Amino acid sequence: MLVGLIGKPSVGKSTFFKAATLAEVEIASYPFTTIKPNHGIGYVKIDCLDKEFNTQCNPKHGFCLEHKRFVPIDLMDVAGLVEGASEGKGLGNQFLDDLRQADVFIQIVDVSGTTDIEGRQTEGHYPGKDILMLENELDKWYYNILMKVWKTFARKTEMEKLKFSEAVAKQFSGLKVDEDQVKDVLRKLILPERPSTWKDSQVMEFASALRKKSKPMIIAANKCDHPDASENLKKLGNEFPDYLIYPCSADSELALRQAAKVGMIDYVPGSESFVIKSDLNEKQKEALEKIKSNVLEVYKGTGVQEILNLAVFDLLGYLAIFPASANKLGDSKGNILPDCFLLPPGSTALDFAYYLHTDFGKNFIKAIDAKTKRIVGKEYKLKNRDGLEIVTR
Ligand SMILES: Nc1nc2c(ncn2[C@@H]2O[C@H](COP(=O)(O)OP(=O)(O)OP(=O)(O)O)[C@@H](O)[C@H]2O)c(=O)[nH]1
Ligand SMILES: [Mg+2]
Repeated sequence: MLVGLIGKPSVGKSTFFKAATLAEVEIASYPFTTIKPNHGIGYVKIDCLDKEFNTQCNPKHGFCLEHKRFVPIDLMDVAGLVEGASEGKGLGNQFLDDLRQADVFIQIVDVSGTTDIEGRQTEGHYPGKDILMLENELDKWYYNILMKVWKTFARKTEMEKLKFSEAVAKQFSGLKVDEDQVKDVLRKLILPERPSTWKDSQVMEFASALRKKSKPMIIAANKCDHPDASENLKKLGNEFPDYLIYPCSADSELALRQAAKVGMIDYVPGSESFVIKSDLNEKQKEALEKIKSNVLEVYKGTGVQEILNLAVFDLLGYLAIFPASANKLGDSKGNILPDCFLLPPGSTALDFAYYLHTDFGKNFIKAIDAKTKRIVGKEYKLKNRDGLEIVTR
């Protein structure tokens, strides 16, 4: 599963990426600082299962702080997108290509209004315009992919709807669009039976709906530490009532994570507070104080962790599952709850067995819920934070 960070230039995509991954990437106040995509490991945060069992886990991947388990996810930060990108403007097509493999988008917007539509420094810019611009470019990207083959397959698929969905899914297979998603979109839109008779605007409507379905999006209203942020946030809420918009300050999260890394403070990413551990100079104290009063106390956190969680668990519906049994939480080396895996929504106990190992799937007899000690069968639908033991032949 891959989470893509997108947005116009200079909104703080790389800052968000760095705060989430602590990878060394370039950050600067001029547009197109990032050219090649950055890939890194970020984390979603869940209540660890170790608390229920009164123990402390030793994760093989990720980490656990105060019984909050941080489970790795793939993150990608790309170049800024400007109007005309779908026709190759700015870093255009190459950049869109980088986004194909993403399962979900976090659109970073600059809610301070201090960057114009192309990412240059300004004042009083309304970020709602950026959202519309970006969505329009993404829709055109999908539309262009569709138009490449439209004539042939609208004719060929004069076509029962079924064949049409298959053909569309095939054309978009590089963008992780599947046939069920196409069918779902067709069911919800009121479009003429025969695609060959669709007007241009109807093809666009279809492309846009397919884009929204296959790349769901959360809006990270970044730079919320700025004094103009709250006014813009209010406006965005009114103009985009159906959108998932969450305030954040990537810059503050980055400062806190870096301070924690060098031992200055104790800070569990995503929490509302931190504890100062070492002697700080006046400047450091002041910077931390500002983060506390302008961000943490106002927004109940920096928002970065919350946004990653919303993308993975709320938008994508993924489930965090621990391999575990009630009497034995450890592996052969004595590590407690070493693994936690993220599985797609709707996964069953059998899917989990196959995920662990093909042999576990093939020889599946039953699974045991580590929390309740109840036996569950193949068809059992996994719940978030389940601990499950797979019993095989
Ligand atoms: N006040 C404030 N400034 C921020 C925040 N996040 C990022 N910035 C600043 O915004 C500017 C742009 O940050 P980047 O992370 O380089 O932005 P980007 O979106 O990756 O830019 P491109 O790679 O050029 O598209 C830098 O000067 C950052 O320090 C924030 O939360 N608050
Ligand atoms: Mg960047």
